[in-house]
Amino acid sequence: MNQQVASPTVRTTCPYCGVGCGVLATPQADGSVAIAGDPDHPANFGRLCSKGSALGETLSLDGRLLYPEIAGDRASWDEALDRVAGTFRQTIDQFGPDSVAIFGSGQLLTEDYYVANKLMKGFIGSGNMDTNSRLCMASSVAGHKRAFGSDTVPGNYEDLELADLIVLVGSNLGWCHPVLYQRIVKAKAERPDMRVVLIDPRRTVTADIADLHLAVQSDGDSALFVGLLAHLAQHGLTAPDFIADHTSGYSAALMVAEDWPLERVAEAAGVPPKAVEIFYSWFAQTEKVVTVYSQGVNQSASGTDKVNAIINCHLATGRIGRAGMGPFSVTGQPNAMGGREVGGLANMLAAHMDFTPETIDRVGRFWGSNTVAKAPGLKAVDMFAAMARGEIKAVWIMATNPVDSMPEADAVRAALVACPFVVVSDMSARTDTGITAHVRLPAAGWGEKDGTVTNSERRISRQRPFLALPGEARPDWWIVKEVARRMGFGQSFDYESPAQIFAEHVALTAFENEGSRSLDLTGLGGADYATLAPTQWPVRRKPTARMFGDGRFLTPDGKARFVPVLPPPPFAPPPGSFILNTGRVRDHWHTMTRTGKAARLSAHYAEPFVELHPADAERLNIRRATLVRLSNRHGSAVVRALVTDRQRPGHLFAPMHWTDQFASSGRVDALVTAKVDPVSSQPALKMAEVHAEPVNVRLYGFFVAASRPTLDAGYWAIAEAIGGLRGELAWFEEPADLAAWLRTAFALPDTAAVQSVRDARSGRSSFAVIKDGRLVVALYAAPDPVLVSRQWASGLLEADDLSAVAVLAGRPGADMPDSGAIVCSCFSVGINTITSAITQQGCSTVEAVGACTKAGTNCGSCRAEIRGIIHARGLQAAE
Ligand SMILES: Nc1nc2c(c(=O)[nH]1)N[C@H]1C(S)=C(S)[C@@H](COP(=O)(O)OP(=O)(O)OC[C@H]3O[C@@H](n4cnc5c(=O)[nH]c(N)nc54)[C@H](O)[C@@H]3O)O[C@H]1N2
Ligand SMILES: Nc1nc2c(c(=O)[nH]1)N[C@H]1C(S)=C(S)[C@@H](COP(=O)(O)OP(=O)(O)OC[C@H]3O[C@@H](n4cnc5c(=O)[nH]c(N)nc54)[C@H](O)[C@@H]3O)O[C@H]1N2
Ligand code: SF4
Ligand SMILES: [Mo]
Repeated sequence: MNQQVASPTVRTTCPYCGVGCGVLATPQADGSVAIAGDPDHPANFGRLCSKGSALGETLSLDGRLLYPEIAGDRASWDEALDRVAGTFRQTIDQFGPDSVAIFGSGQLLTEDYYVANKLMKGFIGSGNMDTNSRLCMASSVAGHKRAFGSDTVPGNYEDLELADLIVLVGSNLGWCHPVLYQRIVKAKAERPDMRVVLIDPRRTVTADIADLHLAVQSDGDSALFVGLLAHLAQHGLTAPDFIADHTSGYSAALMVAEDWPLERVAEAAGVPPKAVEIFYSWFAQTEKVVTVYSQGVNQSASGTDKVNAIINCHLATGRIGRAGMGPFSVTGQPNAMGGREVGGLANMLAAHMDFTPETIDRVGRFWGSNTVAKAPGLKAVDMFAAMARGEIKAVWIMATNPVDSMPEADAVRAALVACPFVVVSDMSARTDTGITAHVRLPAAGWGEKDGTVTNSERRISRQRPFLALPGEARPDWWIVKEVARRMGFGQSFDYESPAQIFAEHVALTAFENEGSRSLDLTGLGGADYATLAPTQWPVRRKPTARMFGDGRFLTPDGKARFVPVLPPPPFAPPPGSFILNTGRVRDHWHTMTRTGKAARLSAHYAEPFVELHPADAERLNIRRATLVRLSNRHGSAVVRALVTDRQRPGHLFAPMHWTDQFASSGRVDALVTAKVDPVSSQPALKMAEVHAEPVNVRLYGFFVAASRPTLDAGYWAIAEAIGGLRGELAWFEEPADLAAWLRTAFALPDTAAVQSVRDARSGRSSFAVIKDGRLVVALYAAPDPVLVSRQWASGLLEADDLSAVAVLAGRPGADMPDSGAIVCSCFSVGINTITSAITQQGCSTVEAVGACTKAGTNCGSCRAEIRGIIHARGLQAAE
């Protein structure tokens, strides 16, 4: 399998979000890979977002784990696999099957996932396989099952273009599903009557397309949708025939809802009654409504209820299973759906089957095993808690980084450190989770792997390899089957290719199905895996684009179920503390192991930050761009203050991306409480209670450097820059001698000359080390946040014939104008360039700015931000 994969252009699928865009990858003679959107893929029709467009820049082998390691030392595959299989076997023999666990990920391919699940639930005989999808989709899964009797997403992407009203709930589509967002932008431009409502406590970039933004109080959504149900009933705007023929439980749900008149809703949701009224009247009057929801709904202690409160309104109006209508849970990870399909969640067995005596028997017969797990296993939060108690004694973590992404992350780290045997399969040599591992296994990554993923609209697409496996990296399915073989299950794991595994998965979905399970891939039996075109399931004979069009659901009586939902009491943190909301930024992916390698993607946000409202900032005496300490009983983080009125007073927002590999203390999950939804066990990642306070900084610093330093400072954050790295620094105590600090941090030889200037009055100083006209390192320090243009300074890394004077001045000369903070990452266009196009060249539309500067003309992910800059400039001009 180690041969060079030589192919001109390979049709594959993006490894990031659940939109599942088709990608054309063309390896170039110089070893780089040209990336383009696949015009024929029905998810994106050729578009890609900033992350997708930059995929070629994340493929370098820097930082890759290339060989198996035992206790930090290189080992052969035989040694490593024997160690994993032997220790798992011994642990099971001594303590029983429930003493071991696998924690997987929606970034595994379906084939990898299938094999891992089969090993744990089918042969080891424990339900202890859970996945990061517990943190992501569990509430949607549970909500679907309560309402439809199965985990089935009814609609498809086309519905977003056909709808007359799109309600986005807890979804920052503009940054997190950018290609879907662009499809909506285009549809709205073509049909200006189409309306968009955004329900999010923050005024995110997605608000750019919203005709109405309801800045709800955290978890105010249930009240909003429960009240909507009551409003629809009260005004006779429901679909009584649909309710009677195709649903059950309506009156019980309505009885609870009737206690929620508009004023009470407005109060509980924290929005003006007028805004609620407008939303209700638009929803009531518009037949074609799609309600898109994501983590603002799922990641909540009442997430499953929120899902059902939304679905209830669609059932009451019969707006489901028809073009341009329906509740639509958009998935996060590239294969969040595939994982759900194979049974990756601890409460699922396989192929959309729960644990019942009948399904256990059925799956046992299919797999040829009489040791199939009899009951669900431990779900994510419980799994790590059991580990902390010493009950899980061996764990295998695949394609996820729980030390950074699980709530109460410091406790998760401690549980892993205490666990007698930890195996981590990852592409990266150094992750916060990998550091805790006894055995590290090098996994093949995107571009090297071969298999399938399922996107948000139930479309199965192929990921195809176009690069050879580097070092000794191996695909996850191969690693799992080799361990299974060594544990004595060889006969049942006799796979030689992902195609063979996929065929088995297809057969299991069809096995004794007879219409009882919507996940039925019968029609793919015998399909040519190599050329498999993107296909929506179910595929009985041919693919089904839209589910439930016949009004039949997968409950025993074929009727969809209303679920009575009681909105939770509003969460009011004690005086002096805040609600910490967490999520994503446009150009980074989770724990940054891949996007952190691309300078272009790292330029948009280069350090961990917290958004807070100006009134809160003033009250706490937190000035712009200074440092803030967030803390609670679980942990703390130090991040940059981003003061903005996009934020509700009393609410903070911090991105989840920064890890110990990129910052001194940016792990926000250290602060998130492991409180879970009672139905889905999904943690409430969007609502931690924290204190915020200014950090007493003596000196701030900023550096650009050609190579990676070892930093000893109160605060640091590093980001990739073209030609090197850039970094933010702060000292909480005055460093004695900055030049000496610089020498140690950058391991400078004694011969290197450190040139410096210092302005005694302002306390600012600059240091430069230049070798043969190229920059080794430049450091700027000041008692206040350093004002040097990051973009200009990063550009120094690419300059030849540099003079120390130019570097030490810390200001762009006429020959190197400062483009300002990057807005368009495709063409590295900064805010200053865009502003000057607006003010100097009179560009007043996004298109005009694009024509002038190229900004926003490739992937389009920054177009909403450009519109924001034009708007702000326009207002200023008018003032
Ligand atoms: N750029 C980028 N894109 C990604 C990812 C990434 O890491 N980076 N990850 C992918 C993955 S795995 C996922 S799951 C998706 C997530 O995609 P999204 O769910 O769209 O992203 P988030 O930023 O997690 O959260 C969405 C919004 O929920 C809001 N919110 C918080 N609390 C509430 C609430 O109580 N009610 C409401 N209505 N809203 C609330 C937040 O303010 C936030 O703006 O993104 C996918 N796409
Ligand atoms: N506070 C807070 N916490 C959150 C969230 C939030 O919104 N707020 N969101 C949650 C959600 S929705 C999600 S999905 C999670 C995501 O959180 P994680 O899953 O922990 O994040 P990733 O960085 O995507 O981790 C994937 C890991 O797998 C590795 N990898 C990539 N491809 C492969 C492969 O093919 N094989 C193997 N073996 N390894 C691979 C990567 O190098 C990386 O280390 O975070 C959750 N945590
Ligand atoms: S929207 Fe962007 S990240 Fe998501 S699949 Fe498409 S290109 Fe990849
Ligand atoms: Mo996710």
